[in-house]
Amino acid sequence: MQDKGIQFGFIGCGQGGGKIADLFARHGYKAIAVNTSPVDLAALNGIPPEYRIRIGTRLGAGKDPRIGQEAIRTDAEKVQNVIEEYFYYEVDFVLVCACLGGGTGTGIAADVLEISRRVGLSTGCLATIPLLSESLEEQKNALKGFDILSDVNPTPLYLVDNQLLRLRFGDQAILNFWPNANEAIVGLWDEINQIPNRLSNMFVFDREDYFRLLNTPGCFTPLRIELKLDGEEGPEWLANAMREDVTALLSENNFEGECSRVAALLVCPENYRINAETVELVYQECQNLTNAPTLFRGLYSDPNLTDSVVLYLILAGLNPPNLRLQAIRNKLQELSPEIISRLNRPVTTNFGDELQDWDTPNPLPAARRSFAAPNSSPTVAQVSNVVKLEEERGDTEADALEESLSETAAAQEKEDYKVLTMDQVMNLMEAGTTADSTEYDSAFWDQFKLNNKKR
Ligand SMILES: Nc1nc2c(ncn2[C@@H]2O[C@H](COP(=O)(O)OP(=O)(O)OP(=O)(O)O)[C@@H](O)[C@H]2O)c(=O)[nH]1
Ligand SMILES: [Mg+2]
Repeated sequence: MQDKGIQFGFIGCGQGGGKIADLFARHGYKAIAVNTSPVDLAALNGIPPEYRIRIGTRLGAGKDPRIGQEAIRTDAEKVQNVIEEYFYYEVDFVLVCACLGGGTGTGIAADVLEISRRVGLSTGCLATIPLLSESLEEQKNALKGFDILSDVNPTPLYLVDNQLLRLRFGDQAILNFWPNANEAIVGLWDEINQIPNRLSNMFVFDREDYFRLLNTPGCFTPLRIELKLDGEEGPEWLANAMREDVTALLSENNFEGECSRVAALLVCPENYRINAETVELVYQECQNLTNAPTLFRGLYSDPNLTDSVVLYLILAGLNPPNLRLQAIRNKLQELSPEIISRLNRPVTTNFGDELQDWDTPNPLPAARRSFAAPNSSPTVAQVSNVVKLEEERGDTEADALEESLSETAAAQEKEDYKVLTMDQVMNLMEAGTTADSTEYDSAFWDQFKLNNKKR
């Protein structure tokens, strides 16, 4: 990963997400794939087999995100171990990739995001929105998946609209459509990530600048504009020429008139003499069009460019593409009650089990979402440690812990599927290992991991 600015690690969720992560692996990045379907995993060829993790016991999720969610909660530990082993020391930033609409990617993305945060890694999310032509079930899943993702607040959230890719590559052979669409996503990300490593004695966009953009809460969109150089022009020609393209791209991406930070990175042919006023006008134009209070500049020359200049515009801190999401909502709301009842018709699985209802809102606040495996239930020794802890301190945390344990016990009695919240699991680990310690702090483990993370 010599030529990469930031050492990204990618975790592909489900089939589409897995294909995107696999392509990143073929571009030289570390990547992991997580899927309920062994067939989807076997079709990948960039990610080494040991980093393709099969979760759950089924052979896919059949577009039912509850199955994805159930699988990740069963195998959270397995996924966490691989992330720890493969990413912990060499990855600066994790991007969880999922294509919303199906069952696996949609159902597991938020949990995978939280698992990798638990490992102590900065984590954002790349998610795709389905094509307009896809079925109602996919649209409904995507909306719900977006809601659940918003719960865990990925920073940043890079939403890729498949419909825009469809407009760009739709006239190509079907076999090439997804590969080309994915190459557009991955290629642009990789191109931008090489910039912080480039030398420039003009304006430099370095790794810290890039981290600043990535760590800006909200949506994130990288854009690329290429302009042909034809003949000599006045100082304002470049700013004028790019204005139209930038405006078109922003409106296509449902830009709502403001963002928190923007980077404008200009790459020119090596022998091209661009004057200071022209460059200044371009930066000013970028700032005006995006309405951003913070602008990062970059100016580079590239021997591979001959007759064009390239402008990369990276927008951070955007609002979600509300218009696009609203269009999906409207489409669903316009349906007749008869279709809706068919869309929501319960499915009996061949496992004869009852799945938890995925469509009800998550009752837990984002910070307390659960993803632990059912077999993380407390051992007898851990329970007695908690009792000891309570006797020693009588604090409210121990009360809460006991309460959660009795809930777990009751659930076990009924042999129900019971998920512990991550806080509960952490509390148990703490109770099990530091029963004698005087400071009972559930954030200790996180802090410990963060302190130990080698950068
Ligand atoms: N950009 C992109 N989107 C894809 C690709 N493959 C599928 N999609 C989109 O992703 C959505 C979900 O499809 P999958 O990723 O196959 O679904 P899954 O997560 O594997 O879920 P199940 O098949 O139900 O287990 C589809 O509705 C498409 O919109 C891909 O290669 N690239
Ligand atoms: Mg699939």
